[in-house]
Amino acid sequence: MAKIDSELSRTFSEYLLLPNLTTREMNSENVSLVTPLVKYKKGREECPIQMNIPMVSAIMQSVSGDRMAIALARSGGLAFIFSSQTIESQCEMLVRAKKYKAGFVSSDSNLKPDDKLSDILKLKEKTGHSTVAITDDGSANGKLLGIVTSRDYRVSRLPSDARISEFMTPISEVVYGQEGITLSEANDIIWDHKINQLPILDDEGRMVAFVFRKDYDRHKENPAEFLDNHKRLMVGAGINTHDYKDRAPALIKAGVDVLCIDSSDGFSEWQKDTLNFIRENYGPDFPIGAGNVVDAEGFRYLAEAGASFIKVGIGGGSICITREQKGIGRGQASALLKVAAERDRYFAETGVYIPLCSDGGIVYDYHMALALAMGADFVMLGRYFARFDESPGRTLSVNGNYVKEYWGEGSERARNWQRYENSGDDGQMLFAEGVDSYVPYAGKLKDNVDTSLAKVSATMVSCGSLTIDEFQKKARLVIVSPTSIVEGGAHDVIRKDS
Ligand code: MZP
Repeated sequence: MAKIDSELSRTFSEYLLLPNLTTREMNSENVSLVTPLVKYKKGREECPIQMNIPMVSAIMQSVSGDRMAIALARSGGLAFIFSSQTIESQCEMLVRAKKYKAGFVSSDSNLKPDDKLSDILKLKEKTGHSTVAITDDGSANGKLLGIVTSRDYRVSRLPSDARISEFMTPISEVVYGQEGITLSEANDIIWDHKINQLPILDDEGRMVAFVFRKDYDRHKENPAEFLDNHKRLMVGAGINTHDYKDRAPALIKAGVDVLCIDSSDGFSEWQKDTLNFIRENYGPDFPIGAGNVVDAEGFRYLAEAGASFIKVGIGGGSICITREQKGIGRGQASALLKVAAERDRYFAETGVYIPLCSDGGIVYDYHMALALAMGADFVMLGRYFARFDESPGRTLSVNGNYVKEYWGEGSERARNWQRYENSGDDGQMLFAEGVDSYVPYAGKLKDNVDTSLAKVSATMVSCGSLTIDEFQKKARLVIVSPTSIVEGGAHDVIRKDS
């Protein structure tokens, strides 16, 4: 007969946090949301990769493309570019995000010294830009020989077939910056030399980018940015347990910082095979997450197989119908509490701390705080990020409301059969485990993330904590009754805004 676990399967909304003493030095500005991303010997060494905020974006077509990767890393978190696309297009997205440097733009107007004034005028009409890089091969990464701006020629005085080499500002007179300088260093040079644009060159004098004076304010460096050792944004990518032998090496070659195996149910030998492949070929420390699991057994299995972090949650995603279709899963809060208890036991036994990612089911901002209190080191969000400008879905007007499209990886639309075990011999999904939906449009990622994290910090302060680690240790939770949930919202008043 089947074993029955008599503990109820509970969701975040069934819990509340109790306040602890808030001391005078505690205010939201002193809260640190820095959090470990990969396993480490806690107490004996620093975690080698720490995020500045505890948020990652879901490995989904409707959530994590290159724009999401850039916006989220700029805010301090990490996006995992979706894997339900060809290896080539996933690598292209990754490269686009890795190349991004705030305020450093690849030159879109480039010509050769032998080209004519008429070519400059045509290009200006096409791009709307008046600064042209003159390179040996006319490309955006050629050796820079000079630049042309509208100050270098007067159309009424020069014949249209005048060669660019005759009127460009030659490289000997061009002020430029060396690759590797920061945006504020570039800005200082711009101001010191009273120029409007600064070409950035590599050691061989090849064009890398332009920094424009007018862009500086828009792109001021963001202290929370999650950066690699070369000051590039950190970018993650999903892989699956089918084509990982091709996909993972291609992504690693293209510069991925962190991989994550994307499966609905991660307690499987396929996950172990995938982790083995990475460990054998890329060593014990290459950052790779695995999951998803909902209990101690699943956690142990992936921990022993070498996962760098472990994702928790099955069937709690807002677009997910796995529980309805297969009867598999566990309430997100219960899953997290079970797995976190096992993670702590594993740490006590081995000295190795494996960060947990709570994946799916975050509806309100306070759910993020609950997830952290329950032992998650960071949360993965799909619906939340799908609402923003930077997600790949279209923005539409439906019944007078702006919405964005949000579809599950197991929906008929994404048909990500590599994520599920319900595929037939031809690699096709036999039934859907997700739906296609709309979510309310919510504007820019940064504005929303800032507000959500202000709430998380305020919750931590109420619970007498300035770090996530302290919060996990001190948090006290209670289970709420259905009537006390009603009491928690505005009640027994006529709201003016309804
Ligand atoms: P949410 O933030 O929208 O609640 O949940 C996002 C999570 O749902 C993803 O990170 C992933 O684990 C899961 N997901 C993605 N697609 C499906 C599906 O089609 C799904 N069933 O469950």
